Amino acid sequence: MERIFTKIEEIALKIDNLIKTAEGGYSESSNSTGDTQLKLDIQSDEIIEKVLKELPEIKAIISEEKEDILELNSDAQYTVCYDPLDGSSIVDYNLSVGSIFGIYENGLDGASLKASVYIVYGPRVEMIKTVRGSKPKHYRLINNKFILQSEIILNSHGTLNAPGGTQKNWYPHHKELIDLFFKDGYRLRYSGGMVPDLHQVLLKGGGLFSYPGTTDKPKGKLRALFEVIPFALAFIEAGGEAIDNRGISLLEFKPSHPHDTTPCFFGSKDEIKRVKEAYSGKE
Ligand code: AFP
Repeated sequence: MERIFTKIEEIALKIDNLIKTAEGGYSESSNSTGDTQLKLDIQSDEIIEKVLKELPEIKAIISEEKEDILELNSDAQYTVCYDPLDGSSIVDYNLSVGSIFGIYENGLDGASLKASVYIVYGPRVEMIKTVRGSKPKHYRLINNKFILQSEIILNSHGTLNAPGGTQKNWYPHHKELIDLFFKDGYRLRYSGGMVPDLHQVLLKGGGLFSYPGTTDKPKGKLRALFEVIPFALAFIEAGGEAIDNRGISLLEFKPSHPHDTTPCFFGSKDEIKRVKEAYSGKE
């Protein structure tokens, strides 16, 4: 897996440069979830495909920006699922965005995830690498090299609340839960980019990031294989939890389709306990 990590670092440098130099705006095409693709979405996806194709240990790659699985080496062991540029709709307003990678072995579900990597393209370029069974490792890009900063450990109780989704479409029990967190003094931290929003909760010691099922999107918006399950590994290995609306760990989630979405809650243990209580009997 080490060579995959090294290639992801190479990809991060290329996409960081692309973001800073390419023009913005929308392309003529849309992705499998019907989102109109930004030129940066397509260019980032092309960079990743070109680089990962070089690795014989990759069986297949699945991109959020493409409908189909790209088979590469039938006898290889890893399938890499990725969101090339998450938050691309906000990059034209100079907000932080990210790339997310899930490295799966012998299956495409939570239990098969062996490692995850995400990159945040912000005032600094940072990378969080999580191998199942180990604490997440936090790297910072300094002079074109990713330098290890720390291992990440979540507190059992946090201070941040990152509530996703259109509020008018929240179910009543979800609205009551979120309102109670604010009543208890949690601070609102939500940019509309899941990578920096989750990164902040993870690095600032904890709290809650939620993207629930809503009346307009009962299965939520965030994609299981490319976005949710990779972040679930980071939060769980940091000592937190990551669950769906049934209170089940997202590392047990089994998508029925590569582009499936799921309601998701990531956070410290105390906050997730409150989510489970609020959602009990509401699945
Ligand atoms: P884009 O990749 O289309 O910008 O969407 C970003 C995202 O999937 C995720 O990064 C955010 O957490 C989520 O959308 C924000 O969605 P809402 O605007 O509905 O809260």
